[in-house]
Amino acid sequence: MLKGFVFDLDGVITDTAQYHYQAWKACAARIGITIDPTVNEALKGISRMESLEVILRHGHRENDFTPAEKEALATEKNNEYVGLLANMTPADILPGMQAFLEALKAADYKLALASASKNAPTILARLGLADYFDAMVDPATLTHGKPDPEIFVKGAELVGIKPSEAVGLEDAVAGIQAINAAGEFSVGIGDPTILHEADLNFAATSEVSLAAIENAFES
Ligand code: B16
Ligand code: MG
Repeated sequence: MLKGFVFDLDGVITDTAQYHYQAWKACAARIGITIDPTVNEALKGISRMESLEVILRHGHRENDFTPAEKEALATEKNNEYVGLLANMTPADILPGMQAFLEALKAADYKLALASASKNAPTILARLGLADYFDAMVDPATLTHGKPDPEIFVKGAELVGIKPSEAVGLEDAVAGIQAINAAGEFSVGIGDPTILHEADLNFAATSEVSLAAIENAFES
């Protein structure tokens, strides 16, 4: 029986990828690395330090910095990113998602957030959505990133439901793989040829339908 939903944040509820990109681009430029939208794609859903490693490898500078210098670079990027988040408002909720969250609450489903972002509580507050969620996984408590199932298993656990009673929503391939490995029903949002491992797919957030998810989950 379907009892709850475990949500990714970036790309599902709002588009923070543009701000991550802007902040990483400035940070990379300071160390002589140019990043383009293809590199940015590879940063979606992975942690801050993993993102930095991807950028350093892209610039062939993976051996040029000490752990302390890498921490400093990541902190600089995050300060810039947090500054950009200050401009976010409820207008930045992706199309259809507020109505979808309303429908879930009206039907009494449990809602958990499974975002890799340490800034997720700030973002939900800026969007005015914090009250919709019964629990948020703290990414600082995780041992493995997506595609490891840990974050989605924890999300279900925090709201007291079994993975088999949960739907996970994701826009990234690694996220869909994490949901599947957790034993939850996976809903992909985005290009179905890219997210072909999802149990059910919607091309965009505006297409997401609770009735369609309930039907597919039960069948
Ligand atoms: P932070 P999600 C992820 O969010 C982003 O997609 C990814 O680009 C970012 O590096 C990661 O959060 C960590 O974010 O630096 O704010 O801790 O898709 O898991 O909601
Ligand atoms: Mg995402």
